[in-house]
Amino acid sequence: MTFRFLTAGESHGQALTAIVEGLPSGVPLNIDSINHELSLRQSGFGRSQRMTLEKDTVQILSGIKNHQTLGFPITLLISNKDTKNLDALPKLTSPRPGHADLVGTLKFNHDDVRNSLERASARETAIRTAVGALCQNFLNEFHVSFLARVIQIGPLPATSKTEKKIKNLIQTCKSKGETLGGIFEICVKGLPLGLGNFSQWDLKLDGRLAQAVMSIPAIKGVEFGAGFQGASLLGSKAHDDIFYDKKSKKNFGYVRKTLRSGGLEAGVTTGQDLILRAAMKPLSTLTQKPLNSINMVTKEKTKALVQRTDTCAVWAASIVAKNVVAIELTRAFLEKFGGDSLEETRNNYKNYLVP
Ligand code: EPS
Repeated sequence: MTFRFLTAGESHGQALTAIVEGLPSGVPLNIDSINHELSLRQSGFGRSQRMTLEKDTVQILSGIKNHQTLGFPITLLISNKDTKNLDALPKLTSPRPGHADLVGTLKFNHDDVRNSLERASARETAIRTAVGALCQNFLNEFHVSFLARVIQIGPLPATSKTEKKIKNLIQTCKSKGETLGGIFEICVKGLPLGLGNFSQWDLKLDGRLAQAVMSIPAIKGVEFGAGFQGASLLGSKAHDDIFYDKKSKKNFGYVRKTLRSGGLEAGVTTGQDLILRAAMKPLSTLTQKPLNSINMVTKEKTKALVQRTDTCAVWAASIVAKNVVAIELTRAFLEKFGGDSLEETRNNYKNYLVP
């Protein structure tokens, strides 16, 4: 069965939900680990007040028995505490640049900017994080593990030495109603060689991972391995020479001593660590000096509407990215190994690794 999922829900609606289909039966689920990812997504210095209003926890409404998947569709639900009666709220007419406000209102022929704002809100990433955490439970069975780290906030590299500087910068921006972007990195360890497929363009895993990460609000760039820096290297310094060690059981004995590819060649995993980096733009809701906009009713110049917003959400975005990467890797893993039960998947995996 094809692995797939859909999400539904608005930022201030009753709940966010997802239906996940195609995970094999018998996958042990640790709900605490899903809730842990949800709380990580809500943490980080510079988040909005919404994070203190919500304590996201997931409910699993179907597809699970005795803490194991049944192989049937799994329904996940995260209730919103900060709900609003959207029918009763005054209409919003001054779209914020950089958000879904203008394009969404025109595209769907709405008369209220709030409609698009509600669905396009980064709040949706809570349920995607839950789906990804579920997928991490599956991939952990095959010793695949995930790391996320922030490497830059605004212009400052993120190291233990710059932590205080970064906090001060975020604080200063917050007091001025400004926002900050940054760069984060996802590292995945334990992947087998051969996930993804170059036989068709849309099966290439680098493209699919980039799409998954680009779909997180405010992400403007994704790179693998040497990435953009690789463009300035010579060919002799931009790749990973191939060696062979007959004693090595990993990757059929083929060995690499460098990781410039980021763990993917031709859209297929090499069996090395996967390294993905993404750039996040500063959020465009500026609380004290909103950007220029147009009133969509009168067409007169105005300032963009102001909504509660984060000063800096780069850490949160890195947690979301880690989890959407887990979703896409689960899809690729099941394309390769299949299986209606975890046992069947495991047998296929073992047979492939030990031909
Ligand atoms: C977010 C939820 C949102 C925002 C933020 C992140 O909730 P609310 O709109 O109620 O404040 O705090 O989203 C955005 C700033 C955005 O533009 O999407 C969350 O749960 O991460």
